Amino acid sequence: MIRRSRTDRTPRVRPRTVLLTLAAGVALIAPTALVAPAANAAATTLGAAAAQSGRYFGAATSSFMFSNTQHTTILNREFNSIVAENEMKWDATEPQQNVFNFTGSDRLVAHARANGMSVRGHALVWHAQQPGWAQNLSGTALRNAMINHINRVAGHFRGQIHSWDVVNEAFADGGGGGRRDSNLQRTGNDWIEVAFRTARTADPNAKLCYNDYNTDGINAKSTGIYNMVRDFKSRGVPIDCVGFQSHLGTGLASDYQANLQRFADLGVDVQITELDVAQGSNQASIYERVTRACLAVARCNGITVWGVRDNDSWRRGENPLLFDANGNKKPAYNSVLNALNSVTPNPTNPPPTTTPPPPGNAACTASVSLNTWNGGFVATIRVTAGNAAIRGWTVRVTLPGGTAVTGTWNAQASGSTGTVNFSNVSYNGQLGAGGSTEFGFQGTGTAPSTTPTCTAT
Ligand code: G2I
Repeated sequence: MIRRSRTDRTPRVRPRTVLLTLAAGVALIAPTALVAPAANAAATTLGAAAAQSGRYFGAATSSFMFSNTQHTTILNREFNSIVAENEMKWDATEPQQNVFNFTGSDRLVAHARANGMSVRGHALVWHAQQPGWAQNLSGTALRNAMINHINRVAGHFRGQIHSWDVVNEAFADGGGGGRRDSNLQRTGNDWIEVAFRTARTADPNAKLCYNDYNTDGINAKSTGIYNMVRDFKSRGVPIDCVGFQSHLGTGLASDYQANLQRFADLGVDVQITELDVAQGSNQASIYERVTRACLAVARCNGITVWGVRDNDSWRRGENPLLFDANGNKKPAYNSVLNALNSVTPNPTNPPPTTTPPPPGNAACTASVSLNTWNGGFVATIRVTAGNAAIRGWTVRVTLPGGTAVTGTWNAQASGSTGTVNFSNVSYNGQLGAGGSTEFGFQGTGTAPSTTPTCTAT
């Protein structure tokens, strides 16, 4: 990242007095808000403040929270990145082997796109939150299931994920610095690199991260991971970033920043991926130190907090987030915002604030074969992808007056009369270039005579 020196920065639009007025206007003021005002214009939201240095500021959320107005108002106002707290995990996306469910995760990605946010993907493979069927697998069967899972999930979201947590929490706690025992680890020590190579092919544009906790300083566990990343870089295993979850208590290791930097020096980006800090007298200052550490490491892309309001948190009793249960900004919020505002804006390096639409050359065609009888018919429709892979499809069929759909298989119908859109279901939306699939519907009345149109998604 190119940083301009303090002497050549653009004059700021808002003078410091305005910043102080703004800071005083919020209910709770961190001491740091007054003693260390931003040197530059005050951006008024976390996302905008982080964007000044080309970084994102994100939050974990869930699609079922979008109906909670307070949660979603804060989410949309403050954050320019989101991550699924649970909905992209293996148990959520592949509840039965080779049967995929993207209901919640698709809603999350659509929300990001509609609101100009980027998306972190969490997590392709992890020893925890595996569906029961995967927990019961081992050896080659599990290895193949893992590869299929990565291909299908990363493939489904191809082009729409800023960074994927490809492998989560594979290292053991304690002093050894080695791998954690798990069914995945027992398939062979190379499972992590196989996961990364598979993810690179499935989504060549996503940054591929290794993500873990208790790595908040230079310790045996973080050094074990450091050695793996160094090995991967030396052998060309595709790894782009390391996520530091940063579930923190009431203290912060003095070498937190130095640890980020040593990873960055290996040639990977670093990201703070699940930040939350136990509430205590120093919550605001720990949040501030973590933020400043990221800002001080050029390859630190951004920060994600693990929830929006204290009552959204998995650590609810510890009130570890930036907004209280009433949606009010806490002192920690102000300390983070002011830290973000203290950097020199770099407008030449904007953050990845949008989730791109699906790949542009996606296209499909549909052809119909009919079996008709007096008063009814069965239509079988073949959907064929064009010369690029597609992630999903919708076939639009115009029915004659008086005709009604009475049953549909292998597709979801938008209605039963007039113009009906048939969309793929979870298992048949993805087609390789030139690939095809069939769905069908039964109707009463006269069979359709016009050619259906197919739109790839
Ligand atoms: O444990 C904290 C985080 C550590 N790093 C990886 C993260 O993925 C993890 O997040 C937590 C979520 O915050 C929890 O919400 O991961 C837990 C386990 O996946 C999540 O808890 C689970 C509950 O254990 C399940 O009983 C529940 O069905 O959330 C699920 C969905 O609400």
